[in-house]
Amino acid sequence: MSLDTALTHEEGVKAASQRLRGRLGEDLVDGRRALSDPDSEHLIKFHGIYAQDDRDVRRTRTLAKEELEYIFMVRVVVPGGRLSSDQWLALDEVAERFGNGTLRLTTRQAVQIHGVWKGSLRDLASRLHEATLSSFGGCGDVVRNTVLCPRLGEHPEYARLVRDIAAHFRPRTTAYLEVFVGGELAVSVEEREHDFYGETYLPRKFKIAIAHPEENCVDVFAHDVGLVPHVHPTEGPGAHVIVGGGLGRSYQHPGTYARLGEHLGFVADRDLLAVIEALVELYRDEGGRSDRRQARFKYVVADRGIDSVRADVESRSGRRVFVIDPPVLAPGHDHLGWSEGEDGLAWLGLPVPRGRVRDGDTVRQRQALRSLAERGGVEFVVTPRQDLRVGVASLDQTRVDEMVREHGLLTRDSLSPVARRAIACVALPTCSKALAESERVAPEVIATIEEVLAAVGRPDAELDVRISGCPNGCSRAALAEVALVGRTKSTYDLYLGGSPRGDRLAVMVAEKVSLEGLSEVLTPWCARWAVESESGESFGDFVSRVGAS
Ligand code: SRM
Ligand code: SF4
Repeated sequence: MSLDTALTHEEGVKAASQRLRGRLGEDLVDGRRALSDPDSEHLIKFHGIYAQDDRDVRRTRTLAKEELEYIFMVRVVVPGGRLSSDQWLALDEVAERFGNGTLRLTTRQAVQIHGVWKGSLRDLASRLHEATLSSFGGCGDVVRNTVLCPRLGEHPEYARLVRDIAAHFRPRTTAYLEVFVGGELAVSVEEREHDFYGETYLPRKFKIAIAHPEENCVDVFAHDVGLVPHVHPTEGPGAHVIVGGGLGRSYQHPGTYARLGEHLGFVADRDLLAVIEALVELYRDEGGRSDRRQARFKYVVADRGIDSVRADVESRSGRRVFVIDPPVLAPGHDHLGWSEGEDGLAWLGLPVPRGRVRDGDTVRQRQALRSLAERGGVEFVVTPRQDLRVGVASLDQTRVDEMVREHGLLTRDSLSPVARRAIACVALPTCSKALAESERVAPEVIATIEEVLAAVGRPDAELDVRISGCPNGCSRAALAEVALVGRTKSTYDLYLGGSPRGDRLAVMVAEKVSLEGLSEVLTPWCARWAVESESGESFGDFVSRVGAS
């Protein structure tokens, strides 16, 4: 590992943490609502837990010189988004007992519980553990939850691959079990961390996604490593490997940017894990450790160049990466409505607006899903667009349809194409980085865009709309055909021209647009598209062709 003279504070915290323990054990039981040790805020992330405060009351509390409303968010790791009935019931229970009564499905197919008090974290983790669930590695400088196209998840070999990746890259330390699931607070001298992680883990997070060869619902070019299954004429089954994607950037750090992954080449199935491990190692060794904003793998790939990365990885792993033509992917599927799975189950994709599973006055989604899970034998899959698929034996379809009606659930056909495909990040009131609202203003944004499309005579247009409360772009806004990116409390930068196939970045067309002003800025673009677009040309492709400037 390289010795840097100006390592970040976080690097020191990791090194001194006795493999992710630090003072977390003491901190959890000190009777305070916040974490006492500032370093715990960094370490607790490795355990999939974020220290937050309710930003809706931050100002009034501060003015009144009162303690902030300290709460925690727990991100439960769900490889490929797949959960059993029992696991769904456990998540539902912890959301009710320890959280704010909602389950938040994420763009990486994980499930977040918001609004947890520090004093409840251990009980929550223990209940998850009983259901063989964990938040360990949901965040932190490690390989994160692997995203898998739900259609591929119907094939046992891909379901196995995401589980293998999770098991292979899970840190070896037993700190999570000790600190959160109630074990002894003692560091075993025998315990060693992975050779490839070492005691300081990775410079930052590392993300892997697996796309279906025919469609790109996972946005495979947005990840540190993306895989697209492919059969090579001489090498047999394997995958295209795409490296160095990442979307986060910061207004304060001009050197940061969104970047599409590049095609490294084809790797045979038998060599995939070894090649991924070599890529993670390269990142561990060469990723920046002196500036966390510029520490992602995309900067290593950009600096080195793709040929040098390929040569390095071949030499580290001793495996071949074959240079072939890159894959051409089709638009991402919404995975909504009924479909016959290749696994013999009938799958129903249910829209979950902004991924928030909750019970409202008329729509009782949590209750409906709980009833379904209580019958047992139902599989659940979180989609990369924050929706939920339920898999049942074909004979149960009628019963499930009845349940959907009884609980007033949304269905694919009850939503406009824009609403169906829209994605919004969490943002306020929990996200510490949010500059503007996202999840909570999404209905207003969608309604405005629906009105604009109706006014230009294209009410049924399938447009990918994404909203992010800041340029970190957790809704993968940088790839959208229409993206709103939070700039100030009440304004957004408007980006247009991403591709529905997820292989092109959107371009900024207007700065600091208020939601009231959105229609005025967007209408001329949509009107031109309605009149001038070539047959079947998507909005994003049109804007890109005519030039967004
Ligand atoms: Fe994200 C940080 C939510 C997917 C790029 N993201 C955050 C935090 C944890 C804020 C923080 O650091 O304090 C947000 C928590 C909000 C809350 O209250 O719940 C947050 N990110 C989310 C989720 C929940 C958005 C959603 O509405 O679904 C997604 C959870 C994924 C998961 O299950 O692991 C989520 N974040 C993404 C994605 C999309 C993806 O991975 O497919 C990206 C862009 C891809 C990428 O990584 O480049 C993304 N999140 C970021 C970044 C920018 C990282 C960077 O390169 O600089 C941050 C900021 C950071 O890490 O410091 C961030
Ligand atoms: Fe928070 Fe920004 Fe991510 Fe939205 S995009 S969840 S505001 S970090």
